[in-house]
Amino acid sequence: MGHTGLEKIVALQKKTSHIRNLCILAHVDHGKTTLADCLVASNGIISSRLAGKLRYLDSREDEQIRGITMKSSAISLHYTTGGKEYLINLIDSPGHVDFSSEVSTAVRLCDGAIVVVDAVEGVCPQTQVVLRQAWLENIRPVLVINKIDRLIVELKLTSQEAYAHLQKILEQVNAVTGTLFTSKVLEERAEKDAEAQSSCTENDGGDQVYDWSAGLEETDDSDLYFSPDRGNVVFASAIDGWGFSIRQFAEMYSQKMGIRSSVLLKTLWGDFYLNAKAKKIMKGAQSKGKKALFVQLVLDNIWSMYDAVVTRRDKEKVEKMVSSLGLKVMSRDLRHSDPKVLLSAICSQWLPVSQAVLSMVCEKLPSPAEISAERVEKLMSVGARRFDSLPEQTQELKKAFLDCSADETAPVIVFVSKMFAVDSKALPQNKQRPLTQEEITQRRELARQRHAERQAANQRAETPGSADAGGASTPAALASSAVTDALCAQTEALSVKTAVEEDNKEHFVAFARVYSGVLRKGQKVFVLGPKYDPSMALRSLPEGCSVADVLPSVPHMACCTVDSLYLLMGRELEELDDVPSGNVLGIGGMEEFILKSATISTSPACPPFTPLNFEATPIVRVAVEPKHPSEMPKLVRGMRLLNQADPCAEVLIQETGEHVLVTAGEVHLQRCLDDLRERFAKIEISASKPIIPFRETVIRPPKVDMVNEDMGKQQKVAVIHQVKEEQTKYPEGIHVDSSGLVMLTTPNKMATVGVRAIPLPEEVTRLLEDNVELIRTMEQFSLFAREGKTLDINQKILENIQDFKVKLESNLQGRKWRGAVERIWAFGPRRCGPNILLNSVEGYRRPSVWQCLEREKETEKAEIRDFDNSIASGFQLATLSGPMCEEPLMGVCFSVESWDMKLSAALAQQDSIEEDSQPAEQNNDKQSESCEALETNASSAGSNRSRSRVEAAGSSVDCYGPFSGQLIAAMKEACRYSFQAKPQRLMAAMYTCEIMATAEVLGRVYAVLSKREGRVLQEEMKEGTDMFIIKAVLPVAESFGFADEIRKRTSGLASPQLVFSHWEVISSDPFWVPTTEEEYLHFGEKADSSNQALKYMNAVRRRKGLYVEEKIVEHAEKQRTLSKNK
Ligand SMILES: Nc1nc2c(ncn2[C@@H]2O[C@H](COP(=O)(O)OP(=O)(O)OP(=O)(O)O)[C@@H](O)[C@H]2O)c(=O)[nH]1
Ligand SMILES: [Mg+2]
Repeated sequence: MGHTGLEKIVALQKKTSHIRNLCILAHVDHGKTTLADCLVASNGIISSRLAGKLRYLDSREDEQIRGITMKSSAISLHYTTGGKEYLINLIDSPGHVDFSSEVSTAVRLCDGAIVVVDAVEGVCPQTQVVLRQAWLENIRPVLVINKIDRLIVELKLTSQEAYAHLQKILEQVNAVTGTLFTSKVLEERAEKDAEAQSSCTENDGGDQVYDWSAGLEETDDSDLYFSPDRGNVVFASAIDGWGFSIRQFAEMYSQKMGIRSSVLLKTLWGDFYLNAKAKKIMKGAQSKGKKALFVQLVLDNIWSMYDAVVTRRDKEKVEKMVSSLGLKVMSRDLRHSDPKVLLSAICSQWLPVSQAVLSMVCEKLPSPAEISAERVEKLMSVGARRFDSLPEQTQELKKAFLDCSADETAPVIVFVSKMFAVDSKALPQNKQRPLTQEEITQRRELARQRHAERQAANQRAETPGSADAGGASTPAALASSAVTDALCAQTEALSVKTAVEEDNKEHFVAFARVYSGVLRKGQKVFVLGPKYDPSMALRSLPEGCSVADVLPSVPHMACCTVDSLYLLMGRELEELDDVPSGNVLGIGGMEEFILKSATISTSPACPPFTPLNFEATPIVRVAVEPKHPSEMPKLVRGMRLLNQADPCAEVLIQETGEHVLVTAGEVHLQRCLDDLRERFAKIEISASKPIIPFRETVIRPPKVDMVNEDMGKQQKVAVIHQVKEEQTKYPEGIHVDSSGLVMLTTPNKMATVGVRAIPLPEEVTRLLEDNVELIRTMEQFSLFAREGKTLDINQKILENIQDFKVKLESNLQGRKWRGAVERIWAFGPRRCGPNILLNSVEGYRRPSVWQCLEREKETEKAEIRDFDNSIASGFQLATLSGPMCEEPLMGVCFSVESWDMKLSAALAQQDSIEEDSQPAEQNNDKQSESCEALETNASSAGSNRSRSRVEAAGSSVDCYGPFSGQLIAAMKEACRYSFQAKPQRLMAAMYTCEIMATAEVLGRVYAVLSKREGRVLQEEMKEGTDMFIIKAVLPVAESFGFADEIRKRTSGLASPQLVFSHWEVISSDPFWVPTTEEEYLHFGEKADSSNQALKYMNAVRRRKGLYVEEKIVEHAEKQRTLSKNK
């Protein structure tokens, strides 16, 4: 625990205003864990000599070996500044993209963040991501520019150049924050405008013109930016243990030079210089060619220190400097052969980095009590729900958040952002702790007694004749004592065994923070899942109920007793009895109730917190199986544990029975497999090669063919001819015309659908992909509407939907798409995917998917036809797996051009008779029941009459099964055939990567990229360095081992990070076969030698056990061994 006792920390936990919850965020390898080491060392938890080398918070073995952090971990530190004591709950986070979900879990629990930027690399992709994450969670950042030593030692910049370089980095960071801020202000401004406008139109309806930039000028954004003179920037070299904000130097020089420190604070950073003659600080250093104050007073000192200690190793000068600074350096450090040791010994005393960082944190970052109302509302309103649409009791809880009170009466609100596994050995209950003095005396006493008894027994044995020992020495008595001994030994062995088993059990600890009230050990609480709905629960629960009562079960809510509470101290846990509001903590014994994240509260009105913002999409999937099939149950259990322990990994069992693990990237995958092997399943497992996802799509007829030759008219004729020929291939009941319109009739000949597949413009596909959440909300609204209910949607979301609609309209221009947006029937697959079902049936007006926008407008004309839902379901099925290799479709529009229902004459007649009669509810035909089951969504309140017709139709004898089922199948097939009637293409998932490399290895980087079908988008030189930044895209299918290969080929100089970016059409046609002699010779009979798309497609088909058309060697010839017969 270092030199701060547990009691001290417990006492500090009660002073909310003196708590700081913060995390360290940065791009990978910018030095977060090293900086954390320095802070940890300041509390005596590790020795300051080891700070920066130990990487204490990287407690996993693979973290130490690989040198990267893989999970976020917390530690509580104590710091005193300005006579006040602070408790700092510090969370170190990983920087590698694969683990960005761990960053989300950390950021949620904090009020502030230290953003670390490498002084050489500057702002990198992950730096931008973490700044955005901090922004989205409304937490305040401070900046640490780390690795300044690299500017001196590696880049060999002069202090003047370094100053310019640092200025540039600050500009870059501020530019990122600036963009975030601007977009937010503009958004808010638009919101206000909309409100103002609506009130205006109510009042006078007068025209008003708004200046869109007005918001920007009015809003004060000065607090946002990083600037050394505001005290929110520290310059540091974590590895050498030094760091400073300009305040340290301002104080130092104000004594020395007799200038007020407030003046120095304002002028040390910026275009100021010292006029020695006038003894004044003047503006305009740059224009007058003078040294800026920062260079002269700050950087020069550091530069000369490095020069003396590291470069020139000038002992005398060093000693002089040390004594002038009033420092003490041990002689063994002075004599050490590595100058870095001496350097860090001096610098960590002169400018201790922990001092600079922690005092900045205490001063600049908010305490938990200062949580803003805006953030609270954001946390409390899930998805599209408006804060003011929440139940009243729930809204009242906002006050509890804002008060952050640790009163007995305050409701307990805790958020669990992740679950992490700990060995049971690491739990404080099971840990061996040093004995206290009393215990030692007690044990000594016991041992002495035992010894005395044994001696007495020995003596008795030596004198068998003595009277009192007679009974014990008879043979029978001896035997019986032997038996009891053996029994004892046995039971002992048993208990040891169970203890060992118990030891092996994984314990999960919930990583959490208390937002209100006091959480106590043994307390009963509600555990609310992410899908919990307080308004529903409040209706079904008795008013004013508490956890102690016996309550009816409510979905996504459980009651449990808090088992144990822990203080998180990096690798160790300390037990606590209660944790007051505002603190980060660990909660034990929750594994039964919480999967990944949850909200804990004593009030059933508490809403679940908004889901975490995960930046990474899990994309790499592998199938895993045990080496020995009998160990399957262990694997299943292990996978379940892994799923719980990792915020981002997904575990699925496919219909084929395969156990699939989905991870964010290669490194993440490796870690998950290691965890599974060594920790959760403890068995040998084998993992398949990564399963690469593809998408299927159609394109417009290409203008050139595979060999880049113009497709002339001749070929077009050939294609039409081919289509005609293929017509014979289609089964009965299907007709395909040359324009790709497919007519398909259901087996009972009752309905015919005509479907055409049309490729969607790329922008539209992208729009659909980007707005999945909106589509989902719209879908939910329509669902509610069909049930006669309304869903309250946030005004902002409605605007976004409107915006989305306008964008769709502007991208779907032309004759073909006239009125298409209004006619959208459904999105798919899964009702929100990037494909569209279009209603082009003449005379059919169904309710629009944009219903939520037209709440006020009447939609009386619209009516839902019977079996509307079957058509949509058929479309959903067709888009879920395409005909090429059963992968989902993307960017395809299926236009239903005709839909004829042939109701038999008898039915029609029946219909007309029943026109005014009651709906035939009494019809209990089994088939109609199954029809209804499928049709529940389609039956709207107003279509009772039509329902009767459905039932009548269902009641007619049909040997092909329920009609709706037939229609679904027919629709699905129609979609598939219409898809096949167009030029089909495969789409590959693409990664983007940014590679930083020096000029010497640039060529090799390009070589690796082009070998793997990568494409370079951009290449630029990083200013002030000799590094190039290359931006490239790379198919996911070719990415495995890419990072390793690049690292090897460049001797570790370049290490790329791959981030999923988009889907891209592979231009080659997988079904192309050579037609001319030349092509035959070049590509072979089946053209499978160079057809990338075909290779991918066949690989997927093979994996899925589908039929693969392959050329098998027909006439194998024995080959001669040439050398022998020469
Ligand atoms: N020259 C120099 N190297 C540093 C400094 N700080 C850290 N490093 C080195 O940078 C490397 C990465 O440091 P870490 O602290 O593990 O980086 P990190 O940000 O925690 O990395 P991830 O957690 O994997 O994202 C290590 O080799 C450190 O020794 C510094 O101030 N100067
Ligand atoms: Mg780290």
